[in-house]
Amino acid sequence: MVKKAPASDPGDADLTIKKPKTWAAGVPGVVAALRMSQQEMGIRRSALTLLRVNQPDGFDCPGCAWPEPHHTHQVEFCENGAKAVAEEATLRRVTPEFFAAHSIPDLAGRSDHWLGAQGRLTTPMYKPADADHYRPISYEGALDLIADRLRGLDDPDQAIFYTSGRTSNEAAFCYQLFVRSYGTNNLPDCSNMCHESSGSALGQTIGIGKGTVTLDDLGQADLIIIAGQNPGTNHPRMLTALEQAKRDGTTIMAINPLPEAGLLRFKNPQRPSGVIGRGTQLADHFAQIRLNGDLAFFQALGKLVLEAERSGRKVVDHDFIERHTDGFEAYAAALDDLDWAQVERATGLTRDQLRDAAELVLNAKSIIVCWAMGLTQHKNSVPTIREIVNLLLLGGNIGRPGAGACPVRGHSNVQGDRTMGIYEKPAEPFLAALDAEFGITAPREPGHDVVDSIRALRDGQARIFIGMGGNFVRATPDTALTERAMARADLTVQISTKLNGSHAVVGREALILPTLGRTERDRQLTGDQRVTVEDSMGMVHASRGRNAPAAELLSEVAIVCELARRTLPDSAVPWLTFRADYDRIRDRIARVVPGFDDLNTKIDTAGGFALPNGPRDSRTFATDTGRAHFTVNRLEVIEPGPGRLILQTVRSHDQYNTTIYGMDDRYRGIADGRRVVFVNPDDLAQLGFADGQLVDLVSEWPVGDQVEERRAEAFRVVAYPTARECAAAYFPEANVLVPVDSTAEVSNTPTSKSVIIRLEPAANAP
Ligand SMILES: Nc1nc2c(c(=O)[nH]1)N[C@H]1C(S)=C(S)[C@@H](COP(=O)(O)OP(=O)(O)OC[C@H]3O[C@@H](n4cnc5c(=O)[nH]c(N)nc54)[C@H](O)[C@@H]3O)O[C@H]1N2
Ligand SMILES: Nc1nc2c(c(=O)[nH]1)N[C@H]1C(S)=C(S)[C@@H](COP(=O)(O)OP(=O)(O)OC[C@H]3O[C@@H](n4cnc5c(=O)[nH]c(N)nc54)[C@H](O)[C@@H]3O)O[C@H]1N2
Ligand SMILES: [Mo]
Repeated sequence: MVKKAPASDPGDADLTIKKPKTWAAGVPGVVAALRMSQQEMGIRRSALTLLRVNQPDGFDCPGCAWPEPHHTHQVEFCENGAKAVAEEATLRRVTPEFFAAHSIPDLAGRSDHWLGAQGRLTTPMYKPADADHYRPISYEGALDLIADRLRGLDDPDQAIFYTSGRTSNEAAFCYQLFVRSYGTNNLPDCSNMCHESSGSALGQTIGIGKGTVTLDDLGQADLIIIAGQNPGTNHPRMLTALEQAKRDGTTIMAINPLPEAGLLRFKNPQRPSGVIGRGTQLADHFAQIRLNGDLAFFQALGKLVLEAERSGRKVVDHDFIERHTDGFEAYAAALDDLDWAQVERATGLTRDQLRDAAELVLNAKSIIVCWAMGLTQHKNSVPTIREIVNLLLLGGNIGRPGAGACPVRGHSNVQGDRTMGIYEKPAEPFLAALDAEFGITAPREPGHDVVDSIRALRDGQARIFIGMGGNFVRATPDTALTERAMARADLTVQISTKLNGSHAVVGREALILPTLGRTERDRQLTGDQRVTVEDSMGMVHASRGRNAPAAELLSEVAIVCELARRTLPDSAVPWLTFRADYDRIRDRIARVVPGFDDLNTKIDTAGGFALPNGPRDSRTFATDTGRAHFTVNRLEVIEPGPGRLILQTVRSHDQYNTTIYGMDDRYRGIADGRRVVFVNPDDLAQLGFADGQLVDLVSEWPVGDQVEERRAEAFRVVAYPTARECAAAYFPEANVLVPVDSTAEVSNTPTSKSVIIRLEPAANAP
């Protein structure tokens, strides 16, 4: 069986490849950001908009979830934040004439880059059954239609309500309340593809599915380990915090198959020395790990710590272990049996390299481990993150200054959406609080996550798909299968700011509901509204846009409330009051969600307020035993087989997930193209491929005694200093290669960072 990727991007004809950079940011970053801002917004609007990013009375950057420092009024955005802002605040517009000129099959043949470049959506659009064009419709007409179709289903579980992570707390709270009042927990979200593995592992071991550090902790750590994360591109403001920490004496260890520029050296564009000087060396130690080797890596560190303790060094915090944890004996015993040959095979590192890394751990009194998608998107991601917890527990590195777990989130409010109840497996206390507050009976049956939603659509069990933001079809694995699954739906609805691939893959009927973005003024009956968001470290703060809206647009809150009252005419929830005054939504959040009491007062706190966090605040662990758990995790080594590579799918420096800002990846030396595959030169020689050769990527997935093949055509090979046996290609072009059934244990996250592939000379060279 062979599945084909969508046609190659026309831009790739000009692909050029240069030497990768060894440092991040500095002048080119500033120039790139300002160029894009001015192209999209013009000079005056750029200046006015960018000055409000992450300011106390401004809006929360729609880029990443990295927290803001408690600042005065200094500029607080980065190159890629500025691009995210420009992408939304652009002056370009998609009008009904555009849809008249472009049929849906035409749109389906366009690249994500082209679709996004068309500008902001301005008008609700409807594709009737059997039509191949969208045509204009009023918001009222569209909302009545969705309500009618939802009421027509046999069972509420036939509808799927997806959320991406930019949705505000207020909109998310209303959305999940509506969906549960309607009668289903089918609330998949981008988290299912992102930090679900972190939430699963942390929830089980320390009793909270979130990190345990604040921004201040970073400066107080002796050692910061950054595993499976590329902050130079994806969390550039983190580099400022790391630079500061380094000056205060912190040691940084980076664990990555790729020598990412941002991890090696940083030139701070907000300091004159950063613009012209050599910048700050960030990583003191770089472990170039083989893909998926981290479980073995953290086990090895744990073993070496225990050995050091036995030889007389005082490195294990026995008092903490005694008071706050269980499972230590079994953990220590399992590490006694750890097989070094397997560890070396899994990590691709020698025992000496592992000892060097362990030495940094042994010398650090306080340790923070940061991680992102490089750790969460593997089959064994949950056990891997449990091993991070083991290492932290050994040294009592949770719940004291300068120490803890730091999963670095992606979307700017992905953590907040989950806190507000966007979750297919909600906890009983949350549902009970919701029931009591609103007099509803929320369903108890777990709903579909992202992967199960695709299966339900594929199998015809799900009939309606509604996307609150995001780009479900492009962000999910197994593109060809997902597209077929989506096309089986009776109705697909996308609530969006910008055009993307999901608008071109439609059910029998389809709707596009354009909506306001973060940067825009949100005026309702009682006046201008603000919303709240939660960052990666559990700080909640207000966000208020001030730009004139792109068109006459409904906010996400307005869309949800209007849809709810139409779908559920007997609902006792005061939807119109919620729409008119978001303070009234916050009153209810305050009564339902722990830590939000007095929300309407607290959001006036400059810099926001911190949500309670048991492990961090008081070493309280809300697990089944009230203690943090050491766990024993089995080490399995991925063996790709002869002639095969392990492929990871990553972001370039010029994209935000499926939104492609441009065709360059400056730090990795790629210009004007995205269909590239990075492979170690020694592997290329061994496999018999040449640098620059055009190849197809073919993934192999065993099903019974057969092997399913998926093919992504026409990628340019780039000889690159990645770890041996590893390859990298860009998301979403490579998503076609990820089998829908290849998911992480427990979290069910697609394994986007470990796909077994082989290279073949391109079958259809363009
Ligand atoms: N500008 C910009 N900012 C973003 C985003 C964006 O697309 N653009 N996306 C946002 C979102 S939603 C998210 S989740 C985050 C993503 O932030 P990241 O997780 O930094 O994003 P990726 O590009 O997936 O990079 C994964 C990193 O992990 C490494 N890696 C891959 N596999 C392994 C492994 O097995 N072990 C180790 N140790 N390392 C590995 C890769 O080489 C790469 O450096 O960024 C957020 N911020
Ligand atoms: N192969 C592979 N696949 C991956 C990943 C990977 O590393 N590799 N990463 C995964 C990760 S970490 C994530 S988080 C997902 C991302 O999955 P999604 O969140 O679904 O995708 P995005 O590309 O972030 O969504 C972009 C779209 O969101 C809409 N949008 C932007 N802002 C707003 C807003 O304020 N309101 C509304 N209503 N809409 C808005 C715009 O229409 C835009 O086109 O992808 C996952 N998929
Ligand atoms: Mo993400």
